Amino acid sequence: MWFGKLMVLGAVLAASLASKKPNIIVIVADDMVVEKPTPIIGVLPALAALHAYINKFMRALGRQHLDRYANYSFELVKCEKNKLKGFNDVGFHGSDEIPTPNIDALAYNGVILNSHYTQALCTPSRSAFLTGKYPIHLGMQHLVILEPEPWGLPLNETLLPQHLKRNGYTTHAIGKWHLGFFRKEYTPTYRGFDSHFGYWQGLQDYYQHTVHATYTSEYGYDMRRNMTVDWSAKGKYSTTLFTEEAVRLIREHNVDDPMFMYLAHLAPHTGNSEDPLQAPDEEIAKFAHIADPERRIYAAMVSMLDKSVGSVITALRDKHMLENSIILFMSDNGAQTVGVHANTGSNYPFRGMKNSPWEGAVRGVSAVWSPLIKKPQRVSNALMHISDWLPTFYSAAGLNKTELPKMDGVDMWQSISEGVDSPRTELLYNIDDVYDYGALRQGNWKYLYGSVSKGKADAWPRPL
Ligand SMILES: *[C@@H]1O[C@H](CO)[C@@H](O)[C@H](O)[C@H]1NC(C)=O
Ligand SMILES: *[C@@H]1O[C@H](CO)[C@@H](O)[C@H](O)[C@H]1NC(C)=O
Ligand SMILES: *[C@@H]1O[C@H](CO)[C@@H](O)[C@H](O)[C@H]1NC(C)=O
Ligand SMILES: *[C@H]1O[C@H](CO)[C@@H](O)[C@H](O)[C@@H]1NC(C)=O
Repeated sequence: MWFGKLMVLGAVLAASLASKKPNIIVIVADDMVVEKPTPIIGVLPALAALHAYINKFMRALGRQHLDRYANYSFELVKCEKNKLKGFNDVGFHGSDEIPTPNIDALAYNGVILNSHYTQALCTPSRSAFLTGKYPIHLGMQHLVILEPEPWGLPLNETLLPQHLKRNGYTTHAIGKWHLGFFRKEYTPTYRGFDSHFGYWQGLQDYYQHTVHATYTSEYGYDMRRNMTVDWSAKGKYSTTLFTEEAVRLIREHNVDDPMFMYLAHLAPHTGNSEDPLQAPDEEIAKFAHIADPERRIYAAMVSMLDKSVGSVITALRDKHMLENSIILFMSDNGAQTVGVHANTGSNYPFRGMKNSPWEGAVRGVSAVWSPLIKKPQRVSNALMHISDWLPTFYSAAGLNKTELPKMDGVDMWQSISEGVDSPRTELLYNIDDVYDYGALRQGNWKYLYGSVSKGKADAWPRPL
């Protein structure tokens, strides 16, 4: 009798030991807008479609007017205390125009990270995420890697997938890289990823997978499986391709090993400038109720992104991986309101846009879901930086943190899981020695100096 019971216990124990390290699934949206479109003249109102949903998202995130009174380019700013609405006011559900049920469900059932900071641009943000360090400690603090430029994330840095691989993880990268490609050693499969399907540059055409090389008139095809150019991808929609790859990898995964998946979408970043907004016709048709044709396309882009989140979660569930997974959804930076790659989004009520030290550039959409979270269905105001994920995942997975090198990121797991105060009291936004600007937050105070692009990114575009 007792023997039988023990057998059962043993089986349970063995099963739980085998699946001890959680799967870590990271879904990155590119330039995900967080507010209404700007009324600035000459800018397409394409993102207006998002505003109903985003307004609610903003309210859910409790985003406050952190820079509201910071209209000097050099001054001390008092950060307002966050005044969060009750959880029942959270409006992830029910956008008037673009339903995003999957992202909603993830955020609603997980922890919404209301004070989650990224860097102001793709390359620096992704550098910080994968190394656990501020870009100023990596030489990645100024701008992004443009197509003809021979630089990348320094090779002597150990990246998150390398750390996880050492701990038995199977590691996959899908989608955008943007951390260097001028020598093969800088590309994903040389940096800790077992596989990569996606592109090495900052953006591409959603169907042709070509990118215009800055400073030239050239276009290049940029879609690869590991080191091989994948011509079969031509003509297929990027978001669909990346989703199919994620689902396939999950289906084929050997569940004896934990999985790390870095799914870095193109959406809703613009494509090349001559055709910035692109989505499948049948998806656009679903938004016939939106009058503006540009808004309709944008709605379809966001909808495809949402469906991708749903497909990934379903695949994890079908493979019984969901019960031991951590899923992070975040944007790499704020919206680009005007200028190059403008997707017309306004980050209001935050000031500024992508590529600036203002809150609008760096305080992004982020939510994390996992059955390992002890107190889920919460909005967290804990101060957090994108570099914190590396030690945070380490902690969540029960890995040995003393094997990590010195880094800027701090372990936020207890704060995320149990709601204790953030161990962070300060945050370096950036020090850009070329533009000569910098910003630092200490408690509720923010210090800024200098300006980006002679003030072009310092505007305070208001919603319509
Ligand atoms: C800053 O903005 C506030 C509110 O719009 C305004 O009252 C104030 O005069 C501005 N200060 C400067 C220096 O422009
Ligand atoms: C990598 O090399 C650079 C330049 O020599 C150095 O500053 C940096 O500290 C090194 N990083 C690591 C992790 O060793
Ligand atoms: C953790 O890693 C450190 C440094 O590599 C090592 O000295 C220590 O023995 C490890 N601890 C455990 C419990 O494995
Ligand atoms: C990348 O691609 C295949 C499958 O698509 C993997 O199984 C390989 O191991 C490969 N990785 C490398 C580093 O070549």
